[in-house]
Amino acid sequence: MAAAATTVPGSGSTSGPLLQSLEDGVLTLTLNRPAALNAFDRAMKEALLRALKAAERDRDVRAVIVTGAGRAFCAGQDLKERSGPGRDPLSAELRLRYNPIILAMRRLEKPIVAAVNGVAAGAGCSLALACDLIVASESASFVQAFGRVGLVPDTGSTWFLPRLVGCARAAEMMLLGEPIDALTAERWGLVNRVARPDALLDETRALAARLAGAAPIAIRLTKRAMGRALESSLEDALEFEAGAQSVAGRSRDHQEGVSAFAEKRAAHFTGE
Ligand code: T3D
Repeated sequence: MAAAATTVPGSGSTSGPLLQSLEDGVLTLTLNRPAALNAFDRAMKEALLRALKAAERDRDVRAVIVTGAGRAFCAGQDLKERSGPGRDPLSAELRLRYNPIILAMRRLEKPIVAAVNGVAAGAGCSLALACDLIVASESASFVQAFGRVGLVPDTGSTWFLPRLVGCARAAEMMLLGEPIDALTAERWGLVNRVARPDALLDETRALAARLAGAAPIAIRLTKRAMGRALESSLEDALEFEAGAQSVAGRSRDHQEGVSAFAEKRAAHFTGE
């Protein structure tokens, strides 16, 4: 793919609460409220949801990175905005704004990699957990901060955490609210890789570039199959795999992969 740095239409791309850049099939979304540790205000939530929907439609986007500007990944809900006038009740805020983001991420048929550059707290921790892969800076930490402000874990944390780290560790994180450092997170299987702070973005981009170069139909069906398998019987999972394989097996990309193997060259996948 030719190198191309472009901005994605539909939202403030080079300024505002969410920065966007598209390069070599990798869309980087940067939460951009560093003075508030990238806490979610309404504008940032809306911009993120719009960007995810646009990424789904845009064939040039083959993988997505989510990261934060400054020293934090995301400190969860902006608690100062929450105490302001005219806010929706908490349940409405979740149903109208947070939950659609998490569902859009899980339903996105392209891989999403979190580059967790610092603290990921509350809904910011949930946001990282909703990504397909997580690369954490050595300076990152994961905090289920909800209980500290008298709230219940939300934005998917109760679903993701026990699946990722098991019930005992999930309970510890959610009930005690202590920060988990990057190396512990790696040991627990919460993150895929840990990188030096100055290498985080390069390592994440390299990983995302590999995903962007993979066969899009296979990636899409793999994401779907994994999502379903978490909630289905073995019989159902086997059946879904068989159906998905039938679709992938008819793709040009499958032919290309087999030809590339035989010809001892790199495959060039187009998503057909
Ligand atoms: O709508 C709903 O409410 C429902 C959804 C809820 C989901 C949630 O996410 S609830 C949980 C909300 N998040 C938190 O409770 C985390 C609050 N923040 C912290 O505990 C700490 O800031 C951190 C552990 C994340 C980092 O600590 P530290 O010492 O590195 O930084 P700091 O000094 O506390 O914060 C730096 C600045 O960021 C500071 O601003 P200032 O004083 O310099 O002007 C601080 O107020 C601001 N900040 C940090 N987190 C938030 C925030 N501002 C608004 N909202 C925040 N969540």
